[in-house]
Amino acid sequence: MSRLITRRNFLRSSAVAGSGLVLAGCDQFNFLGDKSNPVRHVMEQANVLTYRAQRALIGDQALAREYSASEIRQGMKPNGSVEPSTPEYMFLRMQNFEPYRLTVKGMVEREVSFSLAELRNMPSRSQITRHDCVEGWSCIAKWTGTPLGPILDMAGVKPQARFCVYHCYDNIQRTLTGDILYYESSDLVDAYHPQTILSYGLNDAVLPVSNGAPIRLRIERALGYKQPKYLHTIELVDDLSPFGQGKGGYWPDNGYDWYGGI
Ligand SMILES: Nc1nc2c(c(=O)[nH]1)N[C@H]1C(S)=C(S)[C@@H](COP(=O)(O)O)O[C@H]1N2
Ligand SMILES: [Mo]
Repeated sequence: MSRLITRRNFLRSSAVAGSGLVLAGCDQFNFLGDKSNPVRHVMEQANVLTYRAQRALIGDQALAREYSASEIRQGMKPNGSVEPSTPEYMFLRMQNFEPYRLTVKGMVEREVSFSLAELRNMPSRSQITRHDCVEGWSCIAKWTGTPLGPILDMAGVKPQARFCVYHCYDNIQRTLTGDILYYESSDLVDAYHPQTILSYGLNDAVLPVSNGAPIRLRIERALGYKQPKYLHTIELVDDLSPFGQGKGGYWPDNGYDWYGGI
């Protein structure tokens, strides 16, 4: 019980801290006050309703709701890192992301990597979806990109692989012992989900730096923090404990639910 209360207080205080930056368009979906909202419900139940139970309830291939273009009411509100300052990223940005490569490695038959041009030339998918941040705002936006499943198949995922770890360029936190880089992870069901795309386009324009250029992953049935921006490497693993604090992502390491499904 005390853990639930702590989580609720945490949600409330982080919503207050972030509220000064919330744009009117995204604010209209503010759901923290709405007790019946599924996002709030998931956050409150995260300690009770396990990942396995959610999988059983929702099913593996259920699609996130898609919206119509008229429902896009504003630009995508940037959140978290908005301008990475690591030397690797600043170099790429200066070169207009020309030398960028997305690498797939770890428990695969062959390590593969792709340039932006190669990714853009592959079959693409666009989807208009709602992004829900636990800070208490949502945005509807159109995302365009390359489905992740066929990319993983090109690398050949080994049978013992259970998760994808998504490594990002940005130093979300600076500490005395060095930078903490953003990372996330998902199971293979989410990685192969038909709406899971390596996104390079946002609202029919090139994905801006503030929203994760050159590539940011969309996992549409997951909360905002499960949508890694500035993605450079996907690592197939059977164990999440060696990464960060061992909880599978920067925010999970800081107390958020790993699955983060909605
Ligand atoms: N690399 C990276 N990815 C990230 C973050 C971040 O700080 N760094 N923030 C997360 C959070 S909490 C949210 S709500 C979304 C924000 O995405 P946006 O800036 O496109 O709105 O990105 C997620 N992915
Ligand atoms: Mo978020």
